[in-house]
Amino acid sequence: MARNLTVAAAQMGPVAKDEPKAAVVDRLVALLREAAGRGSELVVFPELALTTFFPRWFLDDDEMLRYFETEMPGPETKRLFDEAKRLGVGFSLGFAELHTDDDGVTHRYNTQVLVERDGTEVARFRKVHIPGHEGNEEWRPFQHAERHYFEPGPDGFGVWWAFGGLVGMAICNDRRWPETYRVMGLQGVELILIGYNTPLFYAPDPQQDALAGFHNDLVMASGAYQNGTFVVGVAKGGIEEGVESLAQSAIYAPSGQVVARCVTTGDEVAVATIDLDFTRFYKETLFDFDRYRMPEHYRLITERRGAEPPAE
Ligand code: CDT
Repeated sequence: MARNLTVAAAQMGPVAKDEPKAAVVDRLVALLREAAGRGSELVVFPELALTTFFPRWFLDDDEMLRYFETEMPGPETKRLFDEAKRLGVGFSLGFAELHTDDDGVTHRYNTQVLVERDGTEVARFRKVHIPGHEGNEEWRPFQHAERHYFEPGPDGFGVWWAFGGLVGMAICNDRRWPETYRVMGLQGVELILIGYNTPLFYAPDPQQDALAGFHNDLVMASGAYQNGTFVVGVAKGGIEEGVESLAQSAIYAPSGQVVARCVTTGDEVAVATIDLDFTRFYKETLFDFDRYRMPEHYRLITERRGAEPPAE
């Protein structure tokens, strides 16, 4: 029996520093409508989709706060939520989140929200691997000061029942780390949604620049294959405030093959109908974790080695 789901990678071109949030939401709504018109039930937007990629500057607390959302949906983003519900389309959206916890402590996270077709929030994922640097490194032509702005998400990688399958999320640099996929893989993930902003110039080692597209495909295709899951990777690409970023948004099958891909560096929708049951060809054969990884067996070995920290 097939569990078909039509998904869209809603790639964005640059967002200018002074572009009003309302104009960005107009673009998101246009992408959402186009994806819905092409039969999409789930639309995936990029990391930090509502603003320019502000970590390229080193800003003080007052300047940075305008890039953060204190509520989601908020006054400007409610229009996107309303339109998605009206169209019966779910979506995933990356944004900078200012979160006040139950103890009144404020946290800054790089966050992606997942919203079902009826408008209910399924989950929030907060980026785990925060790349770049903490201080202002003036030798760089532009900053990548994510570590100045965001603390790592405390909840790790989860999966949620939504859209007829088990769905997980990751954000940009998370996609380069094998455990991102494996932690979700061991929870049975069938569809991983990933937004990214990847500058084509990497100051610490520019010889990697020419390989940006190759590495992007390498990690998402192998993450999909080695865990028997679909992966949707969605860029904010093009030249934004003088910095060129990778586009090449794509949808990967559990075979590691690309089933749909954006061809421009601007606002563009790539759509694919995927069968979530196709994951079973991999999860129940080569990558049958229960059979071949034997989680219980490994737990017993670990305990026998005394690898657990001794009780106080
Ligand atoms: N946004 C993000 O995580 N970008 C990083 C850039 C490289 S680290 C400076 C990435 O892994 O694509």
